[in-house]
Amino acid sequence: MNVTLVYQAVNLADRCNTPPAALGLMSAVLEQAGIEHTVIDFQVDSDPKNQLYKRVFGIRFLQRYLLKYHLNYYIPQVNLGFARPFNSIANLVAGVHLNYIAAQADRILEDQPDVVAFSTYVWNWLNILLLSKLLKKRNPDLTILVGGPQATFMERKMFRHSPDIDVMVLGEGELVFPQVLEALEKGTDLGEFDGVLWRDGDEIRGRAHFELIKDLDALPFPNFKWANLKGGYRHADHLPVVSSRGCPQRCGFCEERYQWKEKFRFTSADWLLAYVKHCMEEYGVHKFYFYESLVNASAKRLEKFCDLVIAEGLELEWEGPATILRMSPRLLEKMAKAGCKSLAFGLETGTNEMLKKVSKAITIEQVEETLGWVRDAGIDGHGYFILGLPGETPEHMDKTAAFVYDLSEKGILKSPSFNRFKLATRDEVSPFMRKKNDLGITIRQHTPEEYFSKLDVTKLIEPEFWWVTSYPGQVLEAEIDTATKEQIDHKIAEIYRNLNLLRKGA
Ligand code: B12
Ligand code: SF4
Repeated sequence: MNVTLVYQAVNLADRCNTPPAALGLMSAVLEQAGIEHTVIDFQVDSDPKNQLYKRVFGIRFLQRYLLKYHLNYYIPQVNLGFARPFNSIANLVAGVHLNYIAAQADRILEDQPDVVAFSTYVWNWLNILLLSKLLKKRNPDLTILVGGPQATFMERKMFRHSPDIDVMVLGEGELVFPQVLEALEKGTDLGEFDGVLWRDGDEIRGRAHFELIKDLDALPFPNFKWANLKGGYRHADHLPVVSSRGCPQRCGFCEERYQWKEKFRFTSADWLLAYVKHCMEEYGVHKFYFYESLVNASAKRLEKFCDLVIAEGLELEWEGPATILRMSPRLLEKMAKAGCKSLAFGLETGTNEMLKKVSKAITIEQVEETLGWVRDAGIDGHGYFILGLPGETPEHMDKTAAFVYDLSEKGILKSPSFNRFKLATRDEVSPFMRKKNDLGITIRQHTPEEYFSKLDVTKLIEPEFWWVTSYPGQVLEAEIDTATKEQIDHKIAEIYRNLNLLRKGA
């Protein structure tokens, strides 16, 4: 059986920091089970000759979409006097996008797979639907399987509106993915697996309930032999580390931990050390990016890892997300010695009142003190902020801005970044979504479920749906009743402008 694992990048500019951790993990468990497979990460076009670019912008583009769709669609409008330049540009962009998806289909089918398995996230789901449609059109016998957070969060509701998806694996793929592939090959019943849904005619069968991995140390190291590390990831020559799953914190607005059933698990420090050494030997890589909720969710484990790295004299460089809780000057010094270069903190907002309102168990005083220790240890401290949290007023936002300017002027906060509050999951999963009316949150867009129930996927390749395919994300805009969207966007732009001025003045 030929299996192709795919990370579907949204467009040619979609680049993340490192090769996707999930593909590395899925590839490793397939290798362990002796299942032959290929891996395609469309973020960097795993093909070294960069065929994807040529396919998208080369002569095939002209043949396929400019002529077939774009001109066919556009010229009658010109003739009828409806020509609108914006229409033309939008169609052209969408045409390029569709051609990109078609080029991905060409690339996947080159390997003549029997099963194509996608890693799904909120941002690439729509494109995966479209790509699956093209793949199925060209090979109706193909089995399309999906896993990943978007499948896990949306399960049946999404499956129902995704006619070209055959099988969904929910939760941690390591547990059942190889066995599901074997069952597909033998044609045996998928009903014995937890967290596996499949299409049976018009019916969706299977159990959405899934278990969690009990011992993360027992997992094989992710396999990155397929990855083109020189291919243009944002962090060149870095590999991802996944050494914990879930988060012990309980920030009110955060949906991340639900993917891991609110349980926090981590590998031992010995496993972590063995993994980085393996990457150094196998791939010649000594730079790492932690793809997990918090590197210091277990400070004890982190400290032990640092001690081991220092004792072995390993020359590492690493970075990742962290909480300002559980930090101390002693730990930070050890982290710096063990190669930590930068930490990204979810600081969220600049008043204790708002921090309390969103159950973020930190204070602005702790933020300032810890960022000072981080700087003193020689580590770059970055901060993520959210504007437009429920109950937040323009006055709160002004205070957040003032707090950020102050930290920046003191040189303890590097490149703070700001986002408007958004949600990505469905009502049952997210307490914020469930309580949205009480919290003064309005979702003006369709929820993903409503959106998908209205979407006729069979029409996705028709020009009238081009706007859909060129709009990648389905993260929900959550509007609050204490500040308008415009006020929030305006404030974010103003903060960036002022930070720029501060930097120039420095
Ligand atoms: C690193 C990270 C990022 C990075 C890199 C993202 C990337 N392209 O990989 C950055 C900072 C760029 C980022 C940004 C965003 N992120 Co982010 N991010 C993460 C984080 C912390 C780690 C991802 C990871 O690699 N985890 C480790 C791997 C092993 O887990 P995994 O990918 O889920 O894979 C497991 C299972 O899902 C499953 N699986 C996965 N793929 C497959 C495939 C098959 C075939 C099978 C069988 C199983 C399977 O098995 C895997 C192993 O058990 C997660 C949270 C988390 N702790 O996981 C959020 C997370 C993925 N991000 C999320 C979101 C919402 C975003 C943003 C949209 C936030 C925003 N509002 O801007 C942006 C959008 C990015 C974009 N491309 O447009 C959500 C996604 C929710 C969803 N429904 O898809 C998550 C889950 C956090 C959350 N809030 O719940 N993110
Ligand atoms: S610390 Fe980060 S990942 Fe953990 S609950 Fe809070 S926001 Fe979510």
